[in-house]
Amino acid sequence: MTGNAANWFVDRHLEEGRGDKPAFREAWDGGRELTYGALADSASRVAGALARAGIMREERAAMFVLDQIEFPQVFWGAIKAGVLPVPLNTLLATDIYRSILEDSRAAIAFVSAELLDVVLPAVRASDHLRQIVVIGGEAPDGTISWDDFLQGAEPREAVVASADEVAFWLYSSGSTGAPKGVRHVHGALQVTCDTFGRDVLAIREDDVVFSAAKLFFAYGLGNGMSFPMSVGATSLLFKGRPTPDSVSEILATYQPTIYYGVPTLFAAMLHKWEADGAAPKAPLRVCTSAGEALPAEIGRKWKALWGVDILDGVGSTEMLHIFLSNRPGEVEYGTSGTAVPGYEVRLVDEDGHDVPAGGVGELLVRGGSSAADYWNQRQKTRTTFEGEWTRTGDKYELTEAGRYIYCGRTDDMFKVSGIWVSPFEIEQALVEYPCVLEAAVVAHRDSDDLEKPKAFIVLKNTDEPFELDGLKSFIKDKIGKWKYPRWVEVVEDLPKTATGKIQRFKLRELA
Ligand code: 3SK
Repeated sequence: MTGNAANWFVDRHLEEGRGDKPAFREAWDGGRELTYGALADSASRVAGALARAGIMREERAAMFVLDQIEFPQVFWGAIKAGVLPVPLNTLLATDIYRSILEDSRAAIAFVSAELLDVVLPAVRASDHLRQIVVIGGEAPDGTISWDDFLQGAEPREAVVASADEVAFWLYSSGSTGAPKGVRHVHGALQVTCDTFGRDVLAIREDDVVFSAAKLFFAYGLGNGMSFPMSVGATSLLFKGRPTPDSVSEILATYQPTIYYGVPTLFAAMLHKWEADGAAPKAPLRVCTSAGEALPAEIGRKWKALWGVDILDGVGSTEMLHIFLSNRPGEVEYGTSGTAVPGYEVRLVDEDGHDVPAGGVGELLVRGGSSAADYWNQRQKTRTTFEGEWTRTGDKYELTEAGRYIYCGRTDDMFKVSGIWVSPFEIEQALVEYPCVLEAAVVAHRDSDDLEKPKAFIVLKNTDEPFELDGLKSFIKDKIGKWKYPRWVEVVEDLPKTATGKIQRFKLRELA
């Protein structure tokens, strides 16, 4: 076996007798199934079709592909060919796609038909693309359909590759700034499976998993593709929007044993089930949350309802998956737990000195899944990947008991009356107020030009008025008199990145 990730994730299952086992199942009416055997075969044919189209090793294949069975076929076909798949957030706008195509100089694009309206103007404007493959529906002029792309293609074996060679890119949305191409090596996917997948999830061959986070996002890619494929389990794919209704239906109909969510959706699902007076039934044995810190109250309510904890964890596109997490049987809500075995974390102050227990500092992480670099961004690469350590840009507090508590992005913290305030701590307290569904807090200057907390809140029920003074006293009593939001604005929703992180910089502009 060479270091090409496709040998282990895809072809190994044939040798181990899983050819007929469903690897992926589309979770909607009329959805299709893809067995491990069919995936190995179609990935080899995609590799052959790429070669026939003249796409060379190390060229980039932009993927504007929804969560459907063609996603793993394209991803693994490209990896087999040594072509670098670049899964892209399917919710972006034409202009951002244009700049990503220019930045990556992708030579081929795969586009789900549903995305053509937004994607086509961008792909047509690219000087680098030599082929555009449309998945499902009619192929417009200048494009080729998925069936024609594959028609008559000779299957190709996975190219010999080193585990240290770049295998795929992900574009990091970040909470600010333009997306950056994060380059990952073949060996990184297996590292995440041998750490979080094995030692935290304890994923098994008989698991059926569902990730509300999409496959284009590092969290979703591990959840819904590499983790289940590492043990021969089955992954449910859903190309629609994960809402409380759609996810409830998937839980009830397809009976997953592992559900991976994000805090906003966990909160909205609990709210829906409270209002409905009933929740679906599913044989869940593990749930995970990432993207932003999980409010403690949501975790407690979920556990009370399902009898299963939500394992809140922290990962990053740069580290490929979760490196700090709660563990089954050792969950402490309101904390992000401890380092996942195989990773080391530490906190540093502004001068780079280690912060002892009880202090707050920037979180740094070391582990085998870190990215090779940012494509064509030398300075950003040098300041993020410092030797073996990767800077996360997140501020954490280390408790005396050795657990990590999220305090916000390094640039989100601010001082009130000379004392550091974590927007996240105030947000956690706000969502414990009965009528508040979600909250985001930023610094805002008062008439004396001093910074004070300002809150943006989403209400559970917009028809019911809420009492501002009651909310303020609740926060004062809960977390300290100086931390209560001096201003509270009710909004319909909060600006977030594709990975669910609140974009506080956008709120700062509004504040
Ligand atoms: O945001 C996170 O916590 C995360 C988790 C896993 C993989 C990627 C990301 C960004």
